[in-house]
Amino acid sequence: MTDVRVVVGGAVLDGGRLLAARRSAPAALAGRWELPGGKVEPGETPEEALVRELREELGIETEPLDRIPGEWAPRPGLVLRVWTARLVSGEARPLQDHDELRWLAPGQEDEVDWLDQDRPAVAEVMRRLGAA
Ligand code: 9L3
Ligand code: MG
Repeated sequence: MTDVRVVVGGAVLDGGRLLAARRSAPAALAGRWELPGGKVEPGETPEEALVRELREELGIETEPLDRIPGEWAPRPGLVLRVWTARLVSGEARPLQDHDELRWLAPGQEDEVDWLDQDRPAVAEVMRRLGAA
């Protein structure tokens, strides 16, 4: 299938913790937690899309680091790919599509109800943080 849309998710890291964001929209996803991000627009690289989405959604400046291997389908026609990203500046606040944020240390990842498709990447990021 050639018309799959890529969604980028950001595992934003600061001080050994991972940023989790609770969705407020759409209704079907409200209350579930995710790695913030969104759809790559035509002409953008995934990294450019990630920086843009994190700026729009959270008001922060970030630097993409590594891609977490794997991809996961939120729904047919969409594929989620995840990058770690370093918080460069700003203080994350929910500006769009989220109503709560949490910075989670390794071991705290099960305290929030992640979207199913985000769980493998969250587990890998926490494994890396815990081993660091
Ligand atoms: N999605 C899942 N996990 C994520 C992100 C950023 C997005 N970490 C899913 C939710 C929506 C779709 O991808 O079904 C598009 O995301 P958005 O553009 O509404 O953020
Ligand atoms: Mg989004």
